Amino acid sequence: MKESIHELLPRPSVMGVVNVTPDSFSDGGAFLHPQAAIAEARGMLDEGAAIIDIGGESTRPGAESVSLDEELRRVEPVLAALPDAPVSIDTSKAEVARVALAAGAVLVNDVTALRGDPELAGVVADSDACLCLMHMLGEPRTMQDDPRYDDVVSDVKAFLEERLEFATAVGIGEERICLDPGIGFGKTVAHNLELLARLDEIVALGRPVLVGASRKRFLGRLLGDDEALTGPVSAGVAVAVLAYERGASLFRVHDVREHVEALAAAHALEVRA
Ligand code: HH2
Repeated sequence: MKESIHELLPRPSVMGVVNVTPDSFSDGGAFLHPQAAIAEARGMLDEGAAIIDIGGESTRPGAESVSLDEELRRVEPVLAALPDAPVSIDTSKAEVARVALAAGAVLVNDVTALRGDPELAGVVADSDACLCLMHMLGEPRTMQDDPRYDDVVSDVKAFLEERLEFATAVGIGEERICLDPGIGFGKTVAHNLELLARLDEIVALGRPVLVGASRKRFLGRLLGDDEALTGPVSAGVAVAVLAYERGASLFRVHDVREHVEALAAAHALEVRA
């Protein structure tokens, strides 16, 4: 019996981010050494993360892609050290997903929404794993070069609906899938704010919605720093709580304790009646 994403990650659940990379915008280099990444993951679980998202390739604006061998070299020792922990693999590569699932990962987080590696859909379909389909306009290297939409919310919603249909058509049960508007992936500050303000329209697609706003540059920019490359924890927590209020279920964050506490308070307010 395959576990639904709702059973695996009830609303609200916090996903802790561990980037095993030298160049991530948010924590670049801090967890490139496996022991540092493993300790960070364990600390996040202690702080209340429901799942740990392990990634070996940065997708920050301007990032170059990494080879399969290098990505595997980064993530394999971390996955191997966390066999019983709930782990998600942040990858677009079928082979990395295959290795991660064999090591016990329970979710595949693909920022290309199954448009990158043609074999990834089959790997997920043949497993019991859950899947996150994220919206991105263009590719990381160029995505922040003047992104344009007719209506960002309608465009992102139509994209996610189409990718959800594709995923279910290849045999991935709908109950295993969550959707993500892809905050910062080919979006201006105004686009990000519009998506967050009207998140209920994405939630209306009927699948759990994941939001990854944590530390992203738009948070620093909307606070007045036009050159900001990251944003403060406080602003990320505010966005997470307001996204929860608009129906988001899952929160991909770097600062776990702050988000777990804020979302527990928001949840208590929501269910008081
Ligand atoms: N954001 C990043 C990476 N993966 N996956 C999902 N589903 N949603 C997101 O918003 C998302 C994501 C970028 O953040 P980070 O991993 O901290 O940085 P980098 O890509 O530079 O490693």
